[in-house]
Amino acid sequence: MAVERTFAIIKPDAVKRKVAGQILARIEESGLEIVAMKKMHLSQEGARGFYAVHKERPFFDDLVAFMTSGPVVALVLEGEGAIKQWRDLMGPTNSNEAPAGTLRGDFGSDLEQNATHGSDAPETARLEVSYFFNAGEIVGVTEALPPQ
Ligand code: 3AN
Repeated sequence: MAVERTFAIIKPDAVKRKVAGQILARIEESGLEIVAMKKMHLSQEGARGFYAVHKERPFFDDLVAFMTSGPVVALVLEGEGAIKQWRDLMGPTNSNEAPAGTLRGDFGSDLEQNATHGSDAPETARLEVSYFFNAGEIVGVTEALPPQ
């Protein structure tokens, strides 16, 4: 399996509940490498741009309000099959349906406040990484992957 990078967010609900450290520990235990990380407060414009694909959906305004309600931790993760590995670690979107042992099952509350985000495909991973990070902010561990 190829080495990939993916983009992840520890969402405002998890940061507020002070479980960001536990989530970071789970990432490190999984073997995924954290190659970039920053704590930040998303602006309205930043959140609307990031979730632009959902802008026609009825939950869009609520999602933007939630994502701007407090600080988040933005991450780039690297590893073999990182995109799927991170999504498996998160579990299904709805925390009410996510099994124990997954991040959304253990740390999220519902469909909106689900603790974490992860890119769903290589193209979205590239877009999302570059939306949040400059090439110089990524400390890649795999020579095969040049800075974004
Ligand atoms: P995922 O983050 O698992 O890829 P998406 O891309 O379908 O899920 O949705 C993006 C985010 O929008 C989700 N993480 C969730 O917080 C929110 N969301 C998705 N569907 C709904 C919904 N029906 N009601 C409220 N929020 C939703």
